Amino acid sequence: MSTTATAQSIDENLDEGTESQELTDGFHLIIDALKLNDINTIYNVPGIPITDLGRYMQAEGLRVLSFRHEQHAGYAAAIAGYLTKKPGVCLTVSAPGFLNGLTALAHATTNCFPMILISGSSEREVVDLMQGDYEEMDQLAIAKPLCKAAYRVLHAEDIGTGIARAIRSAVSGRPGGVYLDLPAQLMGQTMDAAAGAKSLIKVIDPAPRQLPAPEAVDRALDVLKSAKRPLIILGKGAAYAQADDEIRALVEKSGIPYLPMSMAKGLLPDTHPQSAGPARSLALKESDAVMLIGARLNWLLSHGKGKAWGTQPKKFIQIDIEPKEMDSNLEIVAPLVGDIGSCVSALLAGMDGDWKAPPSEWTEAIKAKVETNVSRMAPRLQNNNVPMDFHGALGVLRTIIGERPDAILVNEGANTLDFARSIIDMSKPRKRLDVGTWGVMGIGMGQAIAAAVETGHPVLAIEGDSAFGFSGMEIETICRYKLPICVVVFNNGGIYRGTDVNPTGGDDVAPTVFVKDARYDKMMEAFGGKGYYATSPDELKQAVNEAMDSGKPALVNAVIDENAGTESGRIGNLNPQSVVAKK
Ligand code: ADP
Ligand code: TPW
Ligand code: MG
Repeated sequence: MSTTATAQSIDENLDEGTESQELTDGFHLIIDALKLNDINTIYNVPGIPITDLGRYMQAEGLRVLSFRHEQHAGYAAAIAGYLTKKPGVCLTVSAPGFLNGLTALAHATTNCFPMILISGSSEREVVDLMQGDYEEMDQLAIAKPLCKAAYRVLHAEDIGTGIARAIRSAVSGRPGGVYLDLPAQLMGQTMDAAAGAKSLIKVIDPAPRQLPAPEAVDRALDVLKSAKRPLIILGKGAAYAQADDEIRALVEKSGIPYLPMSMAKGLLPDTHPQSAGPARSLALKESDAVMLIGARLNWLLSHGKGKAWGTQPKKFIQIDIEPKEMDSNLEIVAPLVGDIGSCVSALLAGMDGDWKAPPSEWTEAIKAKVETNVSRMAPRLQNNNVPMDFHGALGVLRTIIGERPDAILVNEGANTLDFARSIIDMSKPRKRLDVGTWGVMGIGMGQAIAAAVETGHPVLAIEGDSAFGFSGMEIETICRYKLPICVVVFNNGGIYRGTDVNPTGGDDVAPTVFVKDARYDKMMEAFGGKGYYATSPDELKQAVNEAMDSGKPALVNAVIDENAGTESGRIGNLNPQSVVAKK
């Protein structure tokens, strides 16, 4: 059915034989503009003033997925953007719904994921005079500092422009979050259907290639050539860029060891002979030239300084689409500004002829360290202890992911995240999704849902029990849409551990402790999914394999030793210390 046919149509003086004027309206112009730009999935929570917009979207063939909380619809949209290179769209009601979605919008911007938050809003006249409308809020002003761009559309004839600007802003240059404010009144505005159709814009080449300057390429190659111990660091920008073949070719042709950041794991298989993953500290400390590809020198890389990087002086090369990223933490001697596909191709082209692999003392030292660390870890992963520790449980899940290379792994928690990141090998690009740049808890179910929806592949979500709690209600969403998602809750009874005590001896448990023996599996059963209870690695293996084979919603409550975790996982050093309390 064409949109204009569903829109209001007025027949003027048909008796007199004059022509009928077909009308369209704001609702349908929004839908047509999105469809024109191949945006076909909407992550939303309905309510005034966007309920009908969601209904009309579904009627017009968009996939409209309703969540139980906007934050999770937002995290879904953000990761959909990462996976597809098209902006993921989250649709919310005004003020509180908008604010619930805003965390995800800020998260998208921080992680360089393209996303558009579309929120309904109250009329300008009432908001600007602060007259107290239903869910009144000056949303545009609030969104602005938290996203890449923010726009409001007041007239139906500007909808095409508004949506085109939102799309281009989200995906061009460094991707990020965009806010689009759509006042209630706009949706009901009518205009001539033909003029409406003409007002829409199909965004041509929304993320244009950005070629690096030839002299910048030469500079980078010179640094690499003169290095004795070069290292490549791949970040999630490299995974986002979908230049998988070029990146693999560059790594292999150069012979340089590489270190993948968490979400770049699998860009090359973690078992690749050049992977320095298990020799991370050696690689960071001893390298003399480091080429960052789509990775920022932020806290996740200790800002490029300090103990983690050792005393060996280093030269940094950085490939990034955002020129302002250069020198953010220290001097970049060879900045390579451009899109990763183009930059990597240019480097590859420049390596022809006299390219020499790095000295074998360096590559062999890394390989030896990788082998030692891998074989040291192996027996720990095979333990069948009850209660389970992180290694026993993750040893099993590592095998399961190894056997199912197309499955997408979602991962959050503290110990649950840190151990899983280092233990579970990934073999394909963009298969590992996690807490990203902020280390935010709550991305779990939103990411799992979007991963299943956008890719059609099965999802395994490995969740700390605290982490799971942030988005746990979305398992109803998973059941409603019958998604192939298996959630494993690492139930150690709390945040980091389940063993803290209240020092006053009072009735309240310690702030990090949850209800003992919580049965998260029964939550899944409440919505018609399958719940499993696993107390040993063997039980865990059986449950997860059965769940993944079924392709149906499942939750495995994996009982983990409540003593097994450490404070803040691997980043306990970031906690401030009290000199008074901790004598
Ligand atoms: P990680 O957390 O994995 O280290 P970051 O999020 O810190 O990765 O860094 C990603 C970087 O990738 C950002 O600086 C971003 O500007 C950059 N980036 C994203 N997409 C592209 C692209 N297509 N080409 C070049 N750089 C990109
Ligand atoms: C939005 C702080 C970091 S990790 C974590 C919290 C609350 C939970 C750790 O417990 P979990 O994992 O998931 O049970 P485990 O295996 O160690 O027991 N609020 C937000 N984000 C963050 N990062 C926090 C709080 C935090
Ligand atoms: Mg826990």
